[in-house]
Amino acid sequence: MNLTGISKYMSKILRHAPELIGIDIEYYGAWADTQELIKGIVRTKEKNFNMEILEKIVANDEKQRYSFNEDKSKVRANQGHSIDVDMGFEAKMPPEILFHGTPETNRESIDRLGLLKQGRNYVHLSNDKQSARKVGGRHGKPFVYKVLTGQMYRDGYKFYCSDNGVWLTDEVPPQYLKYLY
Ligand code: HQG
Repeated sequence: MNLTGISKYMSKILRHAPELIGIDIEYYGAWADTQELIKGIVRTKEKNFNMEILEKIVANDEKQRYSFNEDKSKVRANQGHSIDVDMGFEAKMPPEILFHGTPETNRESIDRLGLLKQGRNYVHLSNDKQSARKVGGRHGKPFVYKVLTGQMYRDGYKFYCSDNGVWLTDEVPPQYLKYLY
């Protein structure tokens, strides 16, 4: 069984398109019913999928993309949503510098407009250059910006940190972006 393929499918369902398997995502917390998710994946993707495999995916995911609630009756993606949910994130002071990786082809537009959330609920920022490079390399040659998050924070912008350590904000105006490479 291709666990990466299932994990990608799960991300799509839990962040963007629960209707793919006809389930609801709760507005507060973005939780899905664990059994409904399993049944939906069994029906539409992998007939041998079960709780044991789901637990393995949640526990071993390299970016800790998912979490269960206490009794594992619910499961969610920790960040990355485009559907309208309230994760209950509290505003936090970010590190002085964060990073954002993007395909080279977006540079001109980003230099002009800054970072915008596009399809998702937040702009996503990485803790280090290497992770940002990886994110930027998903769809082409990567380019990495240094983001002056400390300055943004002092200027009143709000930041949130997901359970798996991804920093989120609503926008990054161009004056807070520096070229890295
Ligand atoms: C770009 C992955 C033109 C932005 C990663 C990005 C992340 C602009 C793309 C998470 C722009 C949106 C999110 C502007 C932003 N003009 N392009 N003004 N402003 N963009 O996928 O940050 O592996 O929604 O640079 O690790 O790439 O899925 O965002 O290239 O945490 O768990 O518009 O996805 O996590 O793309 O990635 P995305 P992202 P997972």
